[in-house]
Amino acid sequence: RKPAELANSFEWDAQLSDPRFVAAPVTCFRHAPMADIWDDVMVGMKVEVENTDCDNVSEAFADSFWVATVMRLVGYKAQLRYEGFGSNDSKDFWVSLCSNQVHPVGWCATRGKPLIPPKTVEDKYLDWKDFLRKRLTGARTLPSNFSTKAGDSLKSRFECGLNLEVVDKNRISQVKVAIVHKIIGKRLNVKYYDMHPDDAGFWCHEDSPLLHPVGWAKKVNHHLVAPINYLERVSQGIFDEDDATEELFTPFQVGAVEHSRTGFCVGMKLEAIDPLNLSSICVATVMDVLDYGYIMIRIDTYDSDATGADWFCYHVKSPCIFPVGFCERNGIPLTPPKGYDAATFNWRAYFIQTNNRPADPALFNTYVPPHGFVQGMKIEAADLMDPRLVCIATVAKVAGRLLKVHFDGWEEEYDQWLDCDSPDVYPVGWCQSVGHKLEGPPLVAKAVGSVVKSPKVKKKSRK
Ligand code: MLZ
Repeated sequence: RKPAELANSFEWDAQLSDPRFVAAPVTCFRHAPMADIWDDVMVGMKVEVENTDCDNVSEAFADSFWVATVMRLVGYKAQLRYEGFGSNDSKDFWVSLCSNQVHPVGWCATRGKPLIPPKTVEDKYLDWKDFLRKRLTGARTLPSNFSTKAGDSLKSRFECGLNLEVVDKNRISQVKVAIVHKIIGKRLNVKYYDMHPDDAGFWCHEDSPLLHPVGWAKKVNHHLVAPINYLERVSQGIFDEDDATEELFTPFQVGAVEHSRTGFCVGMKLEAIDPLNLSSICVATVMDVLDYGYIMIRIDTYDSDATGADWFCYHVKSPCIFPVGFCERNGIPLTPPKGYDAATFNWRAYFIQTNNRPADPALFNTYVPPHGFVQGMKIEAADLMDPRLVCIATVAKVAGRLLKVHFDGWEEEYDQWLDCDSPDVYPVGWCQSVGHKLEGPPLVAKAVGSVVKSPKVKKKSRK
């Protein structure tokens, strides 16, 4: 029985068997469960799985198993065929390998579970034992510690009740103290300390650069909103046992760049993903230089806001900021500063007119890891404008390490530029494996001869 939160969760199953359906392989997602053991998973390997091809209920209750071969892999999903079916695909079925339903060959023997041939083929061979022995000789199977490793890789480093510092979804230039309220698939639902109890809080993956340990804002000199006793104890270096501390975070988030000069100065120009509209890469300005490699930038497209509410903190090694000219080199439209026209904007003329200067290209992270993402691959991705939603999506474009993620059925204005290592993209089958709801395409009302478009919204704030 599905819990209520999973009602209406999208099921990929209808599309999986289509040979044109291409999903990004699990090995593309370094942060995803089992990514590190996925090299051991391949088409042709044999596994033990429940035998559902039996006609009487008592047999099913006796939980009988049989050997099956992996015929195809699509994300976490494997298409299995029971041994004995040969080229007959009529009883092929899909199962998630990120689950406890699939076991290495030999598992049944060690657990005393019966291997029973499927009803459809039971009369095909007289000596099934001999048949299996021949089929299994030299065959590959899952490593014996597969399910332990799978289980471990699903566990979060965090736990409910921990305190941390999180970007304020209503004012992105500040971080606020928050408490972990709920965790699904390493996605944390956090509640800001001063929030109304009915507020749904904020969702983000535990590896997100929007999350920081207790004491981070003080350490890097970022604006923080917190209760007075928190500010006091943090300034005295006093930690609570419920504090999320630095070792829970990846080194990059803590700031691999030691307390030194980054080369970035206030006023320098760059190109950056707009944190409030991830479908656009914009002309941006360094507004402040913090410590440990963090900078505050402002997107030049925004209306002027003297309060600084729209500044946003990026690490200098973030893959979401780029040197001047990046968009042009990659054939990506650059959103010009307010008052300029995209068709005529030109960096060189702009520098001459405004007497600004670009940040030195050598200061940026230009490393492109061998990520494996290709245009057209299907994935599951968090909608970062409403990050409690994980939706079906397609890699629409790849530019170096950057992916343009398109949400299936939604207009392009919902697209998001994400890094290939973003913890907000997942393999097909991830939601089902971790128990997160998966959003399908928007419900479209069909009028005569036309399809009503997905709803348009003015996206200016995060939900
Ligand atoms: N209520 C939101 C949901 C949009 C979800 C889009 N996901 C790709 C809206 O209509 O803006």
